[in-house]
Amino acid sequence: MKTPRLQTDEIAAGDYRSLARALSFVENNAHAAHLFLQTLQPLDVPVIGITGPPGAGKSTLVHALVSAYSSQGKKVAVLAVDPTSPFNLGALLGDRIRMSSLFNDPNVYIRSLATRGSLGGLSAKTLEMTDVLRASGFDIILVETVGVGQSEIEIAGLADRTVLVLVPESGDEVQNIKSGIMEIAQAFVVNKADRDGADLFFNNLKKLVQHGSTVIPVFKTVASLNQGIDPLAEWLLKPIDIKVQHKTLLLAERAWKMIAEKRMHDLNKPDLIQKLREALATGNFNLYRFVQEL
Ligand SMILES: Nc1nc2c(ncn2[C@@H]2O[C@H](COP(=O)(O)OP(=O)(O)O)[C@@H](O)[C@H]2O)c(=O)[nH]1
Ligand SMILES: [Mg+2]
Repeated sequence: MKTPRLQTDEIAAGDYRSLARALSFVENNAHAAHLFLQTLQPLDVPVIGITGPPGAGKSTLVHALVSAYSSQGKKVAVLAVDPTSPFNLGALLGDRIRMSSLFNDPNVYIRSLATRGSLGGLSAKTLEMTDVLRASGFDIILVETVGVGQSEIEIAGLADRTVLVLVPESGDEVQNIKSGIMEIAQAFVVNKADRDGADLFFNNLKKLVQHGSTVIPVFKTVASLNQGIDPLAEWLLKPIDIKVQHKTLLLAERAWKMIAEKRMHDLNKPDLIQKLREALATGNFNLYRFVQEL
């Protein structure tokens, strides 16, 4: 497959073909993709993780946010990592029809990844694909993932800001909030605020997340009716004050994984076992020497 080139002027004009090719290339070509990724000039664009339990309304919220941004003339990219996303063909017809207007909007680029990686919620190539989007001239990038434990931590490593979407019935999730998720999410959304118990939950959540001087914003939305969207949309675009220390640690984590992959790439277990067999057959086996010679 030929190494793609991002045609940024075409992307700016709403022609996403070169972008789609680049994303597919990165998704499918583990090895050559690295050379391509090295050519990218990442721009300073906010990447927002939208996570939360299945059915909380993440896709609906993304749809509402994207519509809001587009109507302000902003360019938005969406990466939906969710097999049940209405951005995917497998989704409920009604939801899919509601989403379909976005597919013809030149301000909007939507890419869905139906597959999940070994890491849990995130597809293996989500990070790299986000980096391609970062270099493509969008004003904001939204990444939707199903929040199932590990993926919330992964999305926090990928996004500049992570928003946890909950619903008035999210009692159990609130237990998780107490035990660590607060460090991952920079904002909470109580969606489906048209339901019973929404105000009570909203107020409890607000109390819960206000610890000393750190105040984590809590938003209340009815995504399906486009209610409460503007304050959230505005907040997401506010300049991000990420601690340099934190950013460095996240990048170090990524660099570490990439270096480990690179160094290990010509090693595989079956080969190793075969070599071990041969070494053992010589009768003079020493594990330390074996590893050293490898
Ligand atoms: N009542 C109500 N339903 C909503 C709201 N937001 C989304 N929904 C519905 O909840 C269902 C799940 O929404 P979806 O966006 O697919 O959830 P996701 O799995 O978190 O992405 C859909 O049928 C939506 O129409 C809301 O604010 N109020
Ligand atoms: Mg969804």
